[in-house]
Amino acid sequence: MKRYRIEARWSLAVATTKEETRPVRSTIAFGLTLMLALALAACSSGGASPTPSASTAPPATGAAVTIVDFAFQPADLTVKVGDTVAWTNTGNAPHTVKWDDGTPASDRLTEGGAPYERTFDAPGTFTYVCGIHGSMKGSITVTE
Ligand SMILES: [Cu+2]
Repeated sequence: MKRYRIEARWSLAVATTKEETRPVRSTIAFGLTLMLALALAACSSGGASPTPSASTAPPATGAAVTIVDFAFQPADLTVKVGDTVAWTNTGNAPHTVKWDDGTPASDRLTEGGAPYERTFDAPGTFTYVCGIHGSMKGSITVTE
C-alpha cells in the first residue's frame, strides 16, 4: 500500500511541474551531448598525436651551426653518420666553411643568405676554418 502512495505522489509532481521539467531535461540532454562530443574530441586528438610524432622522428637528422660574431657556434659539434649539418651566417661579414679534408669549401655565406649544408656519410672528425678569417675554427665529429 505504501508503495502505491509514493508512486502516485511522484506522478502528481511530474504532472504539475511538466512545463518546468521539459527545458531542464533538454538542457541536461544538451549538456550530455556536449560532454560526449568533448570526450570524443579528446579521444581523437589523443589518438592523433602519436602519428605526427612518429612521422617527425625519422627526418630529425639535421644539425645546425650558426656563425655569430666571427665564431662558429657551436665550434665543435657531434652528429651521427648520415646527418646533415647546415651553416648559417647571422653577421654582417661574409664567411666560408673551408675543410681540412679537401672537401670543396662553401660559397661565401652572407647574412640572410641560404645556409651551406654538408652530409656526413662516414665517421670521423672533420675540421674546418673560415676561408676568409683563418682564426675561425670548427669541427664536426661523426659517430656511428
Ligand atoms: Cu669568417
